[in-house]
Amino acid sequence: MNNAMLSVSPVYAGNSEFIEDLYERYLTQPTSVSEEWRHLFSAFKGSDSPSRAAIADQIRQLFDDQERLASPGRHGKAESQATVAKQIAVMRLIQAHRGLGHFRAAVDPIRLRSQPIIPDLAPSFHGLTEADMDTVFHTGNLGGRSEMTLHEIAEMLRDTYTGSIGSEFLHISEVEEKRWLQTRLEATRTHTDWSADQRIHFLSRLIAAEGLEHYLHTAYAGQKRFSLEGGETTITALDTIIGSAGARGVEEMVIGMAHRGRLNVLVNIMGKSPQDLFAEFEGVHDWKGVSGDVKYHQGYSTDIATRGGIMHVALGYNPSHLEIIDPVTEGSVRARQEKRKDDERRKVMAVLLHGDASFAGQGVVYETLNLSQTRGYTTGGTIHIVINNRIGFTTSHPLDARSTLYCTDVGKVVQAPIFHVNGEDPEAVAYVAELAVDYRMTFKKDVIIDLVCYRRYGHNEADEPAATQPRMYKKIRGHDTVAKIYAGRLQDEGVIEPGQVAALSGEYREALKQGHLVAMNVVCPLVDRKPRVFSEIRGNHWTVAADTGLPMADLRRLSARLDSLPEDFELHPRVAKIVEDRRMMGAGAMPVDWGFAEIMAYASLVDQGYPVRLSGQDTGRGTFFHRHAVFLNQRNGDEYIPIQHISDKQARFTVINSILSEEAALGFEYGFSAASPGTLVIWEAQFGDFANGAQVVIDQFIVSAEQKWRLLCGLTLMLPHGHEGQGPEHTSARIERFLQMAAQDNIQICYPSTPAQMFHLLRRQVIRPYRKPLIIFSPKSPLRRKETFSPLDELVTGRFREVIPEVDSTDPASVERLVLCSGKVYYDIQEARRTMGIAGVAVSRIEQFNPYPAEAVAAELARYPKAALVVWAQEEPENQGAWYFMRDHLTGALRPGQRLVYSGRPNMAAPSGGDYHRHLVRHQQLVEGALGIASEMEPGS
Ligand SMILES: Cc1ncc(C[n+]2csc(CCOP(=O)(O)OP(=O)(O)O)c2C)c(N)n1
Repeated sequence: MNNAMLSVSPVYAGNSEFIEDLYERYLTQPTSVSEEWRHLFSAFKGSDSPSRAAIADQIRQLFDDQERLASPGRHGKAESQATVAKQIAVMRLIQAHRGLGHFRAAVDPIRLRSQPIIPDLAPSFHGLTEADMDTVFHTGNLGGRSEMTLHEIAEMLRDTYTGSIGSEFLHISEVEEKRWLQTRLEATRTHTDWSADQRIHFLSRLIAAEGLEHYLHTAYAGQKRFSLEGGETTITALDTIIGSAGARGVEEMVIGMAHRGRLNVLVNIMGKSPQDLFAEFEGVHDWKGVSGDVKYHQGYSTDIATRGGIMHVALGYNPSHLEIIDPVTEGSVRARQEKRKDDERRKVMAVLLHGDASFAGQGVVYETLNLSQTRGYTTGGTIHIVINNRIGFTTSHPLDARSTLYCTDVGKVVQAPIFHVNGEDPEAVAYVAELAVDYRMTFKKDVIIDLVCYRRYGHNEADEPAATQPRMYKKIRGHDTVAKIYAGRLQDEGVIEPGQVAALSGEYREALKQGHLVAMNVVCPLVDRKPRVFSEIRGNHWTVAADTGLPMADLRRLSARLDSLPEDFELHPRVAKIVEDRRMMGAGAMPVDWGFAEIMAYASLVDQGYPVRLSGQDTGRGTFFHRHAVFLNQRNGDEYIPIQHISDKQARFTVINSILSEEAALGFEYGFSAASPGTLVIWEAQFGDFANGAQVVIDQFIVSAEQKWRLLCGLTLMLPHGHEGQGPEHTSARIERFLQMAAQDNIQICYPSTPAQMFHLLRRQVIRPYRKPLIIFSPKSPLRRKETFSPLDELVTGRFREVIPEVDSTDPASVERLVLCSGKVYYDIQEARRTMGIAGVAVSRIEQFNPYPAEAVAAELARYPKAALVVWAQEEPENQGAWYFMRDHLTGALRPGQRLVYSGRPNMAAPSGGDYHRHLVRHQQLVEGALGIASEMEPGS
């Protein structure tokens, strides 16, 4: 078969291999095949199936059927090539609808913009005429039927792809998924025959959604509530998703959502007491000792009865920062899945609600999607609902709002199917909601519902939207509500009686007024639902005791366990040397380094039953080649994680190399940690400098969640920090910022200076009955600096010390100068003092800044009665580091006549300069300045 320029002929077309070969040629060089074949292949290329064999098979089947259709007895004679061309045209028409139908779907309730003309959807575009309408064609299994008249085909395509639902799924490369969706959509024509009861239920939920907003509108006129009106079918979607997921065995759901419609979801879905909501409108709160948050940020948890059993549903507390709740929700779901041992991810599910502007605009959406299929972060698929009111605050013009066609286009990066649905058609909304649940449960992947609707009022209720959107609001003002339109439809179809709507509305309003439960199927309603986790440790003070030492026998046992490798496992020689050193450390033959201390902290915790989850970029090995929590077999690349093989009874140890994200990665760990108080959850920044990419998570959750929402969390951040002449972006984890955010005992901020300190600090974080986020400024160059290493004994007998006094035997009475410092600069100052033989100077380390260890620092000051000078020494510039924080605390603690001075770099805009030589000079100056032997520093550096 050398000549590829063959005509389309049933003789050849019956041969799959031939077609496959031809298709291959067509893909490499389209002109190498005949016009007819090109025409045929172009109907399949890039749209339906990536598999050559599958395409060939489809074409072969098409010809087989064609032959059969054309066989004597059916039409009386074999068909001509023209008939074949018609058949091809029909296939192209079908494909065009699958790929482009969504452009023509009637999804916009207010018909804001005219729909584009898509010529490909017209039979005539493909050369089909009125005369073909009654001809029977092969359909390649359209809606379960392999043959239909063109008339039937056109009708089915119109119903399926251009009705109230516009489906995008041809971007999915997995053939099975695509087929599944196609079959489901076409077999049902995107329509469910809902029962009368079900339809009345839809109506009643719409009346509830509208009723709540109306009630609040009148009772609390002008107060912000971020009304759902225009998008009331959000309630239909959520209600259906909960019911449907419950029926499919989901036992727990976490919902993340922003301001829009949140009060409605709280009351009409979650079963929050209307009385409580009204009290919040009236300014009555039960915040008791915390500063609190506005009503449309409040979370809630509830139990809802479904066909499959009771489902626990949690609505996460969220800040104003749009979309940041996404990764937090995912983390919470993952933690709950692990708690339930739901490794199949069938029992706990995430649902995220978004605004159209924020879904398209916020980068964290992309980052979260990018986490969704990675092994350390997957939650087995999330259902996304975009409440697409086509406006973000005042911005709605497509040329301003985004660069993509749809606000949901970001979903295509994970090949999520996307269903654009008319938000005014509750039955279509419920259809896609059920479909989304089924897709999620079948393929464990994300799916997106684009609920196209409008916003009846301004961004909030005090806002005037017509000032910026005159056209849009003219249409909206004259537009009936969703409930009214649907009620009319049900009345016309005889499903409800005239007057029934008024009765339903009246009942709802009365129930609200009485403060009764208005959500459906809520179990044990109106119970005061305070956060249940942490109840036994809430209120503990940071000084509560914790025994973090590890008996020597356990140390030896664990060390030996971690050293043993599977058979045929060949370590890289450099890693083998580290393992050998660790063996010696475990035997007490070498001082303990940072890598050993950290690994031992994790191993001992999981051995004692505390799960550990450690994540960050390149965290398995460790950015600085010090951790090696994951070993790789040099022979075949297999992974082995020794801490996962300690004993049968051990707790879970997870170590993850994260995607290159800070914001979503940290948000995820926050969510995980908040939902799993018994787990030591650590997020490590590659360098502390990069943590500010996740600043929103730090500001809006880590430091403030307890005060806003009474949520405790024991998340640990490891932020490599230190001035090492590596340039301004590899220097500073911004100690000053964390210290400025420290208040009301919200976070712990520590800067351990030895491996033993790190060991106890990590263990303390989960063993101590106290949960506060922990910020650790972690080492870089000290990882290999021998004088920082600890004796093995310190892991046995010690505990974390907030302040480490002078270690050299200095007579306290001879000390005139007390140097206080933190981190690695301590070793430089100590070394200089020793080398230069400077007397009368003591050097003490502050290892915990916050909560500020006032007593221990006071004891340190009191130890040196003759010290006229107290020096705060730091590597950081004066406007950075801990100086201002320490100055504020130390000033009040000084004795009369005692002076406090500073030795460090002068004020700088960047954390450090870019020149290594200057770095060394500066460093020497500040060390000598601390010891009182330096000349004055020049300003600027
Ligand atoms: C990260 C962030 N940037 C800006 C804002 C201010 N803001 C509040 S709502 C809003 C518009 C949101 O539009 P959209 O996501 O479409 O939701 P809608 O309010 O229309 O439901 C903006 C810009 C914010 N809350 N968060």
